[in-house]
Amino acid sequence: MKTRFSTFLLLLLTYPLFSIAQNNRIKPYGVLPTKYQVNWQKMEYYMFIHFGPNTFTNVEWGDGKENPEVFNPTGIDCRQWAATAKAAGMKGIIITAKHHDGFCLWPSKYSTHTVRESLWKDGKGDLLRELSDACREYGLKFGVYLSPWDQNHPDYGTPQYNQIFANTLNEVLSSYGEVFEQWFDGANGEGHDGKKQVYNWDLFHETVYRNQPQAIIFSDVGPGCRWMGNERGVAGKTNWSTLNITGFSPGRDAPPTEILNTGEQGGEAWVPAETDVSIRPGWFYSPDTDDKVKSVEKLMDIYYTSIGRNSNLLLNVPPDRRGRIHAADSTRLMEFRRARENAFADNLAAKASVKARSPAKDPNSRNRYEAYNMLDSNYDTYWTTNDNELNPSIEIDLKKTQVINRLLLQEYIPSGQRVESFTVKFWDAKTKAWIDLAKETTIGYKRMLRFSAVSTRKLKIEFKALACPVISTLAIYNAPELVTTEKAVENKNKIDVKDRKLISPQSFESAIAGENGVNFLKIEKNTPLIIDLGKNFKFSSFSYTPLPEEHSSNILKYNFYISADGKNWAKLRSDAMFNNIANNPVVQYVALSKEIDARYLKLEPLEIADGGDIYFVAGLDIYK
Ligand code: FUL
Repeated sequence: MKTRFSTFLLLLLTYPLFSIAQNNRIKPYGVLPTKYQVNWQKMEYYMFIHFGPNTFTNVEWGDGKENPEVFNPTGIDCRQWAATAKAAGMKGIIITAKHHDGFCLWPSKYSTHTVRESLWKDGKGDLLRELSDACREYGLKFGVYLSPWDQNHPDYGTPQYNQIFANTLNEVLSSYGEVFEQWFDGANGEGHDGKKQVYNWDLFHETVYRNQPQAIIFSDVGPGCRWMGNERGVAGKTNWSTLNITGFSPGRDAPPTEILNTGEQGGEAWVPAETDVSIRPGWFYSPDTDDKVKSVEKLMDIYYTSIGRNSNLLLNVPPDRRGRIHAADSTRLMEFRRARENAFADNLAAKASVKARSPAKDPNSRNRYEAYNMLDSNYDTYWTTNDNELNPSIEIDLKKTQVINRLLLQEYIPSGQRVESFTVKFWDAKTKAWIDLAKETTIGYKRMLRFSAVSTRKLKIEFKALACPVISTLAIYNAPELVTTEKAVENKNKIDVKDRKLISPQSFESAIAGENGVNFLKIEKNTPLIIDLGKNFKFSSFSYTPLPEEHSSNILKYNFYISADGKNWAKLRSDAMFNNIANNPVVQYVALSKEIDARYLKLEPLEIADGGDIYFVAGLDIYK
């Protein structure tokens, strides 16, 4: 009796070990994610918060000289941010604890440009405390953005600064509980007197891991996850989670953005993509963009081109001047959530049968690797084949003819990213033939395909892989198609100038036709843009519309003048910058300090974003 009981006990105790051993029968391929990277990838969707003095000064990059007293939100409510993120279906929040102006959203002892010097809560507030508490309350993970570029700190550009930045990091990472992601901006501009800093990334990383060993470090080259190369929300259709990083560092010395967009097959490190994009044209709140919150159709597009392309989505929702998420943004987030729920309400594959047209991996534990494991919602069960089977295929029978337009596949990434390409075919009952539906490349953690609806009972997927594929999920949907209603929304304060005339250039090299009949004039850098409004207008801000292509020939630094007669000019902006125009070439709004009454406008380029000698412009507009 005794012996039998202990054998039973032994079996019971060893069972979990045995099943782990079974899992290990899959030979991993290439570099692998850490368990923290796997957990991070499963978060998929979380909120970015840009908040600070820029929220109040209407600029994208402050220069560190702003009076800290401008930071004076009247009704900050971090619980409202967290409640909104939670209701939106997000899993965490990352906040700009310190942006390029150096302003700290907590009372840092390493800076004199902080909430302590602001009017908010008489200098007694700590925004990181309030937000990290709110995240805990709502079951969200908490993350921080800290810009090493600091235009305020007097030591920026000196050898001491690296240690000061490390101390600052240490202060944040040891004070507010668990941090799931440390976001490092690679920007490395000038500080006081044009001084630049050579960043000590090893020191910064060591500081992060000492405090938060589980944290995912974001930068152009990871090591936890990488920027995917643009701020439009479009990851590469081909998207490897692997990247070569030796010899590269964040910022100027990063790999080309095209490489960041697609990753690299066989890359030496696991550095998966994260898509950061703003729900508004800019990263910081501006009242000028209340009517420019991205449409639900646009957000759905972004969903498919980010999460649907093996990337996490970090969606920026900038709180307004009260310190609350504006109703325009929160309403849109809820519509976006509903649109996703509608799209993926009914997984037609859950009721289907699937068979692999290749032998299962292990005849002794067949059900562990059988094809039907792809149809459940458990990521940790999967289908795989024999090790030497690199081109297997599967056939799905939907049991009856169905209309379908979406397909979702997931690789089991703990055993690496293995699929190089795949072809999807559907059975056409009329012609009794398999017809190609899609030919695609990588899958990774998650890949979603959108295609025009087809009516079929059967699908076939043929894989080409670097090691036998390990597929966790296969799902099929018939999602309602959203009609794209996105149009260039006119700003309600824009002044409609009917009789404008272009005075300079008198002739221009060429014009590029953009969408909605917009023309982008291509002009030589030393020729200013001069416009005659036809008569005098009263206005208090203007905007420059650049070519919406990253790192293109758009104006970066400029002077702006006005005139009543086109001869005598008053300079209203000198050596001014359209700061983030290289990475985020959206319409640039500039608020003037007072109302202007003028007939002529002159925009004089001083520096072009790509360093070239020509610039593009599609509009110079004025606003009430
Ligand atoms: C960029 C910054 O320069 C922008 O201001 C913004 O913070 C964006 C998320 O990253 O590098």
